[in-house]
Amino acid sequence: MRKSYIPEDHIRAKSLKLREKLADNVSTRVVVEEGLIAHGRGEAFDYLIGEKTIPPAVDAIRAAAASLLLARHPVISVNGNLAALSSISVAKLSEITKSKVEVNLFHRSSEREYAIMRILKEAGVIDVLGLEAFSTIPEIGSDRRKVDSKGILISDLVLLSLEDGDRTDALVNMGKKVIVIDLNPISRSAKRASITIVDNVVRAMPKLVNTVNKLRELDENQLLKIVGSFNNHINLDLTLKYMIRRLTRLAKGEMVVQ
Ligand code: PTJ
Repeated sequence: MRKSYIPEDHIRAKSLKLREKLADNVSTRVVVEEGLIAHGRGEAFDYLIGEKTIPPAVDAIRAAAASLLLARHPVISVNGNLAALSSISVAKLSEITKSKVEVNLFHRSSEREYAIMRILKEAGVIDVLGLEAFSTIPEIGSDRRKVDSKGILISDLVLLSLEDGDRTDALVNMGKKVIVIDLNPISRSAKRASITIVDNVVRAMPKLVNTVNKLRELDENQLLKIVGSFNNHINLDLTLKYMIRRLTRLAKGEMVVQ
């Protein structure tokens, strides 16, 4: 690991440290160079929500937590960026929701699969799926079509983050519930998902863990009520309106950003 150049008192230290973490994980092959660009797009949207978890995301996290607790075969799908940024939360969430953890990559190579498996195991995931033994989802053009026959293929719910809309579309068409964490509320994934959490994975994942822990005591009917009262289109609309209100206030000079 290279030396960090980020002063602790730098006003944007938190954000710079995330960049550093991702950049460090390029040399370990966990993250691809394209993942750094994808993160940059995420940062731009994060700016628009003020780099905090906004109220519509809190509602989406609650619906996602209830759905995870109701699911029979939930799977957390992990790509390079999620592994680098949130492996500890992936391990915790998988443990408390009995979700399987599957590596699913756009830029697939066995070197990367094993690097990601290692980081997940170090974080506490016991069984990592998605390595070598594959089934395929023919509707998906990219390598993301390769799924584990013990994981995503037979799942009823998939939690995923940071990806294009093709797989979300295909998984929803297969009748699966898809929870997406994506800072971009107008992405195809965000629009096509059953539940979209518009938040940074580094904030959303620990909050999802906490919310699952809080909802664990509820019975099935109470969980179904939470899920039934959530509407993804309305939630995305509220998110966009939040961004617009914030931009309007910034334009009027009513607030400043760092
Ligand atoms: O590890 P691989 O091979 O599977 O490749 C992963 C990348 C990220 C390269 C690949 O999935 C990709 O190109 O993703 P996209 O299509 O650029 O989509 C990334 C989406 O995630 C964008 O809508 C970003 O706004 C969003 N995003 C980026 N960083 C974060 C994020 N959302 C939540 N938290 C983030 N930290």
